[in-house]
Amino acid sequence: MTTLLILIVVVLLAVALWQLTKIFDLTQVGGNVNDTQVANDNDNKVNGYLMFGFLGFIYLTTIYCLLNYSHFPLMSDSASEHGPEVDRLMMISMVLIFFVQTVTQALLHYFAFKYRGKQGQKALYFADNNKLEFIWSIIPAIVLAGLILYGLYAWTNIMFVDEEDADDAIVIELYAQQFKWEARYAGADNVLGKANVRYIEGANNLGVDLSDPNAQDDFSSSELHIPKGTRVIFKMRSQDVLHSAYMPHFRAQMNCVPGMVTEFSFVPTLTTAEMRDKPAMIEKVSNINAIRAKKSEKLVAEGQSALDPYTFDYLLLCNKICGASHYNMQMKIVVDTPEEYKIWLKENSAKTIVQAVKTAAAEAKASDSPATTKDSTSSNSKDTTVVAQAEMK
Ligand SMILES: [Cu+2]
Repeated sequence: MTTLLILIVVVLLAVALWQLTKIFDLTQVGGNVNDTQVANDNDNKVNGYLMFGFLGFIYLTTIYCLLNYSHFPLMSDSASEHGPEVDRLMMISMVLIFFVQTVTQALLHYFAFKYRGKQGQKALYFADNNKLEFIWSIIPAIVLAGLILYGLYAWTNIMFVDEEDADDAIVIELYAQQFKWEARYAGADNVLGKANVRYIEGANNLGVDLSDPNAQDDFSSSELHIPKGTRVIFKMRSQDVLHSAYMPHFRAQMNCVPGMVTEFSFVPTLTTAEMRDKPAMIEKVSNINAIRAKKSEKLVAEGQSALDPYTFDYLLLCNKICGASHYNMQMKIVVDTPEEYKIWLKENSAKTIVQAVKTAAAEAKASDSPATTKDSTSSNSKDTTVVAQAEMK
């Protein structure tokens, strides 16, 4: 393959050099220029028709691609309340671009043919034409203004949460770091405790301010569970570099910036189980599994173990090239029914971050001096010093 590519490059270079010498010959005034090198009417006609040929080539390619690759059933199967609005905006933009592209390509190639070089023909020159300029300025201006206004309207609709909606919403923090995500739930008070990268120490890997009353019931999870039909407000933080929280099925994306908290909120409308049951999703999964089965046969023949079958899961991905393992920075999202979510909360909310830090501190103390008995007050006091030291820095 490499040899072939090098060969192509060498041939193209040779052609370019050959053409350059021809141009150089033609520019020699008074020299004995070979007349066959100058394009005549027939050459121009051939080139004119070739332009048409190229137009046909683009159109046929477009039609072929539309017929074979334009089937995106999951493009319209968003799993959030605002999803259809994003999809509509996308569709309108694509249709407009497609229409303009089709018309301008036809005009471009037609005029190239119509005004091809002819013996004795002189180009008409005029400095400006106000009417023409007005037309080609005002039409794109109106269309673009319409698109931008519609986009702004959609953006405001999606990004600004009403106060009453915010009161009923669940608050979850998404913490980004090279190269993993962690979710922090606000607990029973639905208020996230303060956090700062300077507080990160030992078991407190999210830098939660352990002395903040709001932080006492906060707990973290490496799997994001959210209930269907309830607004979720995500507060994003980053520990190190720019990351971007991207949840494609919910049509949601927001940058995670070190040193500040960014926000995005949406209402999930389909549970993981419901999404798995969509005909388009069933088809997609079976296609993937057919490919995996084929690959497994090969692997087994080579004496390796077969691939596990794929099942669909929502994902939170990082959409900023943030380092070497960026491609693998993801977290599973599970959309539960409200009942399932309650059960999950019950199972997980007891493992608070404060508790984890206390346990870790107690364990460390026990291993330091096995003779002394450990009690909760001593580990408590240790926690406060951890925070106090962190605040001093
Ligand atoms: Cu990242």
